[in-house]
Amino acid sequence: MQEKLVFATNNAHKIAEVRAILGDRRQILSLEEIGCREDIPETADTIEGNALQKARWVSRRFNCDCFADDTGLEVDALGGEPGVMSARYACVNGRGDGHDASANSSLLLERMEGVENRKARFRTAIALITDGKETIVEGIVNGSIATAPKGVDGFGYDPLFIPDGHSLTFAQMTAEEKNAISHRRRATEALLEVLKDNI
Ligand code: ITT
Repeated sequence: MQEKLVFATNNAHKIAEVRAILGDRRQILSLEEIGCREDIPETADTIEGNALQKARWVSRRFNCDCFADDTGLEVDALGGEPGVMSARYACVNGRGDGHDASANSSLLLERMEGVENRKARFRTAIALITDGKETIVEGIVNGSIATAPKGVDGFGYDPLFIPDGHSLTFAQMTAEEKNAISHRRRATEALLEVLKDNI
């Protein structure tokens, strides 16, 4: 029988990506599926800290094995911003409320106007807690920031991110193409390495 593992997120895109990568090796449950409707605190100042904070919160509250991720888009010319603030970049800069992907992208484009060095990376940290043991893995995809949004697929900053070695943004790729090279793919593969003795 497959062992259950909670992915501490309600982001349906992320759940689908991770399920596609882990296949039927492990049954992945979302927060909704375990009946968790509370807002989990994400107050750390690094993506690793946030991932661990979420995983600890869920594993203690629901007494389950679980993992949580946090992702930041790190733009060199902006000193690594939006980074840990990626989800609420516009909001912390006084634009829009909460998590507004289109306001975030508009602000990023504005800050990158006329900037030549467009190098950036998506970095995902995953914190895993199994039998009380904590492990952190990461996945990175390097790329650059487009000068205008392109494509309709994906989510978040996908229309602005062109991975190195490609001419299309993540949002112009199929889910399979993005999943094959994404930061989350790489982090999930690292997670799989850690889990493989148990599956
Ligand atoms: P949780 O419910 O899991 O917290 P979230 O949407 O807040 O979901 P993250 O904290 O992991 O997601 O990521 C922070 C932000 O970074 C997210 O809101 C997106 O704007 C962006 N992001 C993360 N992964 C991305 C991806 O694969 N493509 C584009 N943008 C992404």
